[in-house]
Amino acid sequence: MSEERLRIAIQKSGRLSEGSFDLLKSCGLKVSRGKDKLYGRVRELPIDVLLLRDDDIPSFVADNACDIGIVGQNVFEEERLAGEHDAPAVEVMPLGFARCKLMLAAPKEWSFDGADMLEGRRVATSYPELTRAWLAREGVNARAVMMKGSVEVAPRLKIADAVCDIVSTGATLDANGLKPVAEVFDSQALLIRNAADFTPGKQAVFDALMKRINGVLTSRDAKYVMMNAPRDAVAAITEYLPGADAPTVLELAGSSDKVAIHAVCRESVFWDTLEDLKKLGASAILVLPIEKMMA
Ligand code: PRT
Ligand code: ZN
Repeated sequence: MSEERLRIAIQKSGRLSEGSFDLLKSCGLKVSRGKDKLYGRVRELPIDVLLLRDDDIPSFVADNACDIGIVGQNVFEEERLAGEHDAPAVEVMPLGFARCKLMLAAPKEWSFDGADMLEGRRVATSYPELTRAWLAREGVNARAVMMKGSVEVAPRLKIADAVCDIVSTGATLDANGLKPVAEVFDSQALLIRNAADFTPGKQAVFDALMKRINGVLTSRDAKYVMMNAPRDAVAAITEYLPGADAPTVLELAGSSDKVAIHAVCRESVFWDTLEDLKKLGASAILVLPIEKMMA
């Protein structure tokens, strides 16, 4: 039945799009869509994809035009604080991409020594609710001036004294003579859903998708690590393996004092980790990617 297809809203084009499509692809789902189409279809599971502007996604999900969606936590939280929906969309889980921070930024020449400096001033932002909430938490009386875009030029145009804007590398602030001075909100892509119960058919599709997404997220940074090591260094090495459960220890043919250690590391394995392992006596260290994982 067509109404049993799960509808997911993702950003049509922008900083969330690539990560959202990649996630679906990693889940084994191919979205077929024509150029510029607002609608895509998945064949592997009964899922339809709506391609929207990111700002519209929380409302579409709240209004049940879509069942689930992927949006920045910054946009989701701003909408939630604005409180325009009786039954707003609800959070399912963070997805680990499109990471950025909403930062308060001030002209470089300010010697900023705390939020008090903003007393009575104007802060330009596209996120007035998040900004006001932060100002209130800091006990500062300042005005949040709404700007839809080009927030970073506001101080130069004397529209505002400071800005509260999304920062990822900081290059935009820097190019506009601004410096980040306080973190207002930490954000990443978020999976959201309609607050009401799904029909049993939709729930089954949702559960299948969740299982795949969880599998992708847990294996994303995970690596299979193998090495040879002195038998008496196994305990010390185990402590150095990031996010590893009990490793497998195997006999090495023709060697009584050395063993092979195999482990699944659930956190990133950096070069520094390998150096540490070598110092503990490990040799022939191999780090292999893990494609899929299911508990
Ligand atoms: O057209 P549509 O409305 O769908 O897209 P949009 O232009 O409103 O949003 P888009 O695609 O720019 O961002 C979508 C989401 O990506 C945001 O809501 C954030 O959750 C997340 N994200 C991650 C970012 C950034 N990184 C980011 N760097 N959103 C915006 N920026 C902008 C920021 O506003 C500033 O202008 O990039 C500039 C700063 O970047 P740096 O690297 O110079 O610091
Ligand atoms: Zn937008």
